Amino acid sequence: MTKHFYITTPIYYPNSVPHLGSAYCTLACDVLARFKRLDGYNVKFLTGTDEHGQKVAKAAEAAGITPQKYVDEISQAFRDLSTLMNFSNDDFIRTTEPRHHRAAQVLWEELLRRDEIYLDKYAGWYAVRDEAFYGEDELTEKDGKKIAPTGAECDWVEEESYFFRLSKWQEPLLKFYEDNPDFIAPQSRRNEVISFVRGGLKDLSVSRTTFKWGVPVPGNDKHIMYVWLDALTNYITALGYPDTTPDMQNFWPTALHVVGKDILRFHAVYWPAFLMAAGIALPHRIFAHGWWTVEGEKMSKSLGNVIAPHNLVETYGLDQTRYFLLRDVPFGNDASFSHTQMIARVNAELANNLGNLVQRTLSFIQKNADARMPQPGEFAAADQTLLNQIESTLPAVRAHMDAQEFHKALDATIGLSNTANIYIDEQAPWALRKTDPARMVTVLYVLCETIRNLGLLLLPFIPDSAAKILDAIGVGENARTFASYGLTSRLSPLVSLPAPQPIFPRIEVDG
Ligand code: ME8
Repeated sequence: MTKHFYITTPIYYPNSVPHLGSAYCTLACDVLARFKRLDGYNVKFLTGTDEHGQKVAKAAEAAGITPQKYVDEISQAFRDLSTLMNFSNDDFIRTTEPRHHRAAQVLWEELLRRDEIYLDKYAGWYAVRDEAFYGEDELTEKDGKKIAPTGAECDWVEEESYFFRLSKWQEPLLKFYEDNPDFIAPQSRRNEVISFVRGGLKDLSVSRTTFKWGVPVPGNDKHIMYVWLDALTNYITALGYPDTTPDMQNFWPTALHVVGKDILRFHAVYWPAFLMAAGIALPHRIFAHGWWTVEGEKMSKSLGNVIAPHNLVETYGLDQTRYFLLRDVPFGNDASFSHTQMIARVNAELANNLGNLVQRTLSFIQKNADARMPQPGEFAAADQTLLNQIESTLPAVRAHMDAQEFHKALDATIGLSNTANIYIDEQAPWALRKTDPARMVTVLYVLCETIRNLGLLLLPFIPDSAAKILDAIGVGENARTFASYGLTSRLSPLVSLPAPQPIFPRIEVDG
């Protein structure tokens, strides 16, 4: 039976061009999507842009163009990011598309039909930057202004509004968290969500009347939908909701929503409540990742320290960037971007550890073993130890990937490369060349097998470089999935090997 896997990024506000933070979340999803495809799953990987709301409308106004023209331009920058970063998303959703308007309006009608939405009046605080309502007790005051816990400035809003009966869902949500301990990750974030919900939920204002840039409320177009209700629906729009499609049946129960910690509440509280209220099943899991700062400072336009993904790619290389962002810091933790750390990590692990292993093995074969894949003899105990480590690495990596622990998956992978480097030093094929050429050939074969399996493990993280590694040892296209991982499918001896090209140049620092 086909296994399915649905993975989503948040849909990004196109109020400014993509930066390190937006690239980070989509990268993590890309790596998971690629991993699952290699592991035999039918995968759907979704990203996109969240184009309605007051924040985007204001940005368009400031730019002196219509919201539609504004979002058309910036949304394109997010699609270009997929090309730049080699993201393999299967779909890109824009909330201004007709398919999405239809889905959001049908969901609304369903909530109304079930008496989950009622008309009243909202009087309270609203932060445009967060597109969020705040209670008086959550705010502080600065220079006469009300400030949300996120640092966003709040405005007083008084308008007719539809409300969603969120309060009614407090107990069912708590029960759901209890019954599904892996629904929210990491654990510390789960605890925060639970204590927030225990603290009491108030009904949520879900429509606005003071501006027009949004999905019209069906039957009352004085109102547009609250941008979060509209935006969250994107995850089912892309599967064909409201139609009962095969995608909805196959993918929806497997959904993993990866989000920044800043928007966990919307995903782990409001979204499940909307779904329960509409009689739709809940996603499988929500993972909240940490926040990037730059050399310890918040990234901001005014500080001029915003890191653009294309600058990283131009300076360090695409795969070096992809590798570093997921390697250095556990995915749920906050991280401070440091150029020094990036250079150190890439040089130590890609250039020295992995690059050297590949380069010295393959150049040695070129010069001393006929430029062909060696034909091994019987394996010695040292060979078997390394081969056993190959066997145990994929299951370990798989478990780390299922827990979204990318740094541990890479640690296990680089650990295998490290063992192979120790093995080559201990076995010293350069000495065996004179004393025991048959043994030398077996050692070289074991090294090539290790390199092949490292290439497979690295395909999700650094797809281009891993493909170069597999090219260099003559692995065919149809042997590049995890079905070919391990010792049951071996390299064919005696195949000619191309002259090796360096794959990971060392990053040299000026001065
Ligand atoms: O919140 N470090 O969109 P958004 C790490 N449209 N990740 C960061 C980051 C940083 N400094 N800055 C942004 C929205 N991100 C809504 C989502 S979903 C139905 C609607 C990442 O453009 C992080 O994943 O403000 C964050 O959650 C995401 O960008 C979206 O940011």
